[in-house]
Amino acid sequence: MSTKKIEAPAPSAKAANQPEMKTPHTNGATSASASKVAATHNGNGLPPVGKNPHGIPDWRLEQIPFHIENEWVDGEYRYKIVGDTTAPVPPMRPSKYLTKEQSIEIYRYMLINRQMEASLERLYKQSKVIGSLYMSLGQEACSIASAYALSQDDWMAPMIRNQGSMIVKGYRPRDTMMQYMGSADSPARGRDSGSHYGDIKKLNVIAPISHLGDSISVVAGVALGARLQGKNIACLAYIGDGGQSTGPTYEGFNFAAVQKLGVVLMVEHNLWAYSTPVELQFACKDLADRSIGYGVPGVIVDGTDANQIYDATYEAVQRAYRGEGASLIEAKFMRMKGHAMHDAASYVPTPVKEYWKRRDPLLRMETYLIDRGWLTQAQLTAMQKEVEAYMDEERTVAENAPMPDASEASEGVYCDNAVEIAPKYGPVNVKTSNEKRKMSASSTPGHYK
Ligand SMILES: Cc1ncc(C[n+]2csc(CCOP(=O)(O)OP(=O)(O)O)c2C)c(N)n1
Ligand SMILES: [Mg+2]
Repeated sequence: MSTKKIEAPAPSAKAANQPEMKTPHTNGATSASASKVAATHNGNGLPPVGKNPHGIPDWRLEQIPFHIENEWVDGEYRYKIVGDTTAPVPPMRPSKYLTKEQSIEIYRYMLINRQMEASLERLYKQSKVIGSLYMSLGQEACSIASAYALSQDDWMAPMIRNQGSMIVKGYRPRDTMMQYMGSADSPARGRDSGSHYGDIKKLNVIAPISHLGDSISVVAGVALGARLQGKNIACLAYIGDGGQSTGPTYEGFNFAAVQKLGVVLMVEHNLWAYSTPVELQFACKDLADRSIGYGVPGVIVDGTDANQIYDATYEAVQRAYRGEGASLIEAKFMRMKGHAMHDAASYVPTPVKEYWKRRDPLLRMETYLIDRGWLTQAQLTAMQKEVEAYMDEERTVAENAPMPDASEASEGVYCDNAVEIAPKYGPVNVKTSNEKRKMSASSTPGHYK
């Protein structure tokens, strides 16, 4: 396998070296370059941003021209397509903020995400993975470009499919691989398998919580804690189309909305929750409509377009820094594999799979980079090879990692209640109008401000 690095245009110097590969999120674009891109954006001949029937901005360049209904045929329950699945793929919307170098870096992260999961699938088939394996095929643009809009001090609450987001935040592919293999060197040191790992000390990642929606109130609490320490941070929480229906999603995000906490809720509308299509999950069409009820800005984006994902997250993150509160982004795309490796997703009608296959986020990004003259086909191929070689190295490390020693296997599994959480951003500073007022008075929501 070639280890040759592409020469130009290369990803940022950091990019070759995980985990410090991300260009710090300040969005890199100088005001001059940003306005240049914005000008191109406005004059690019693409339709302006539309609005859905409830006034929610819809940045997509196409509406999904079909939906799924259910029917019984000869005693069998099945899904049928209503509408047309043959529409051509639209172009990507140019980003208002991303520079050429950042766009290339995002593409490289997307490649890492995809190749890491291809490696994981092989490890699974070799029976080296303990338990199940969750894949994000088709969702890489959403994970990568949203996480890329965060800065180091920001937090993230990923779900099982956001393994790519965790790479952007600083994990290495070997961490994810070792975690799935239960190795002693994995983030959970072999105490937990699968995608349940996080790092509240350095990387600011909340381990995915199985109970769908519960992570949202955790990051709302993190944002509140940071505010009490004098800092407005952004906390990106992901939730699926299935998970967003839960009570904890509502409770957590409502709290963030009321308290104007910088929680950015990325609703990953990937058309399925397990084997249930969205048509059987909720009665509205656009989940971004929920933002009206929460009282926060909402936006609909094409989840296979990394530029739309980045721009929407970037704007929500900037809002968070300004102390203006929470935002909701609905990304529409399709989960291209089953719920987990045990699920072949045979319930998905083939034309639907084909429709979304043509909208592969990596293919779309490749076309975009080539059309802009930012990468040549030869440079793309070289980068793909370079990432393959990198992934081989990561997999070799992961495969050679030891299993935990049985004598200490349960060490650190249970909390001893002696956990101290040190303030991260500064001393806690709660201002009250009357220091002497009684407990009941000081517990009004006003003291959060
Ligand atoms: C409260 C709760 N209910 C049910 C489950 C079981 N469960 C785990 S994943 C999943 C489907 C989630 O679908 P969605 O939120 O759309 O995410 P996706 O898998 O499509 O990424 C379900 C029902 C759970 N973990 N938590
Ligand atoms: Mg789903």
